[in-house]
Amino acid sequence: MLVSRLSKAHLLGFGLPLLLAGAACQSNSSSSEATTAAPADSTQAAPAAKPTFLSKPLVRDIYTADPSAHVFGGRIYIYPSHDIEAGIPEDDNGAHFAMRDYHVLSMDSVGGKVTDHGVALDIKDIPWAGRQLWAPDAEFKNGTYYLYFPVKDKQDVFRLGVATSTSPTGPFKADAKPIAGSYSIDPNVFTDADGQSYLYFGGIWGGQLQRWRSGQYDSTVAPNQAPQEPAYGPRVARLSKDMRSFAGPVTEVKILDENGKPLLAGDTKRRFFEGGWLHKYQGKYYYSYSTGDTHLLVYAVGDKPTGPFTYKGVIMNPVQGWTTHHSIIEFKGKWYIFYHDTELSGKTHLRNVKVTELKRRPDGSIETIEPMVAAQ
Ligand code: FUB
Repeated sequence: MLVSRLSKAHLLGFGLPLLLAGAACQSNSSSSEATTAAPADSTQAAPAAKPTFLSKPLVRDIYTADPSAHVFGGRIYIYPSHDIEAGIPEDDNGAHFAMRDYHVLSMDSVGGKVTDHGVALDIKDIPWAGRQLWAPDAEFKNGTYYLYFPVKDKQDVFRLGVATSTSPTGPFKADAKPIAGSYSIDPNVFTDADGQSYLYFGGIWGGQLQRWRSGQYDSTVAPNQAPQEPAYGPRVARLSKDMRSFAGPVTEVKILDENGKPLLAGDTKRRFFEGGWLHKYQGKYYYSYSTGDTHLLVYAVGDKPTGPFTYKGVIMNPVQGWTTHHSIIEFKGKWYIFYHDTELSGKTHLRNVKVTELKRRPDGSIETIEPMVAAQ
């Protein structure tokens, strides 16, 4: 999560300068051509195209973010955060992201009608919760839908909870306590072909992952590491058969560079920040995540669900808004990325979820998506 200094800069239009610079180059080249003797009927140089959004918000009546999409029973279900204006001043730990409930969205096709199924879980019904319901995820197993969520407990420490329902849209009933041994934010559940489910989680800075560097919670650990240290990795644990507890130890996911060395903390355009997501493609495991203060969605590939993963590239360039968070699914033979930006509000804590197609090259590598495009 963010620090306020950076989020303010971002509100002023981070993400746009590169596009505007590109447009300026086109404009320069056109004007230099115009100095040569052009025929009177030649086409005038077009004015610089203004960047616009690649795709549209999926819903407009509420603010939504951090979309975790899944296909259950042939329908797409999206489990987003529900952003609200809570009137809480911005701080370095993201206190203004003070969400209090979840809504589930669904649609039968990409581009089709999106249904908002209303409140699926309210913070007041989570016995151990203090504040800030952040990015959730969901899974279906044993005839039950499981909703995984991060929220600060009454001591202001982020923990992960689980809630269950017989319907993908809830209502969900939260377990009485957080998942034992869980911490930090942004849970993501992945179930492999052998039926084993894994829970990935973690986020630095306001997501508190750095406070667990010794294995015990320590609120005095600084958000930033020394640049030459291996960057903090996300965490993963196998889930028990009942999906409500860890079946093994929590381990750190290793993300390596092209030489097999761990990514360093100073490598801010590649190192893990928050919002991890695991998907499988042609037998390989793709772990993707946000780089936080450099605002990229990037990915790394490995041979096992628990890693190590080798960094491969950028999935999406910066969106409008400080945070960037995504999920990836296959639906009817195509791959899609769900993400968010701040098109509707222009405010970094009031976001809207979107979807666009994810394209791969023949070798399985992912083409970089530009979320802002030049208007026609
Ligand atoms: O929505 C709150 C937080 O913002 C999420 O947990 C992060 O991934 C970031 O998107």
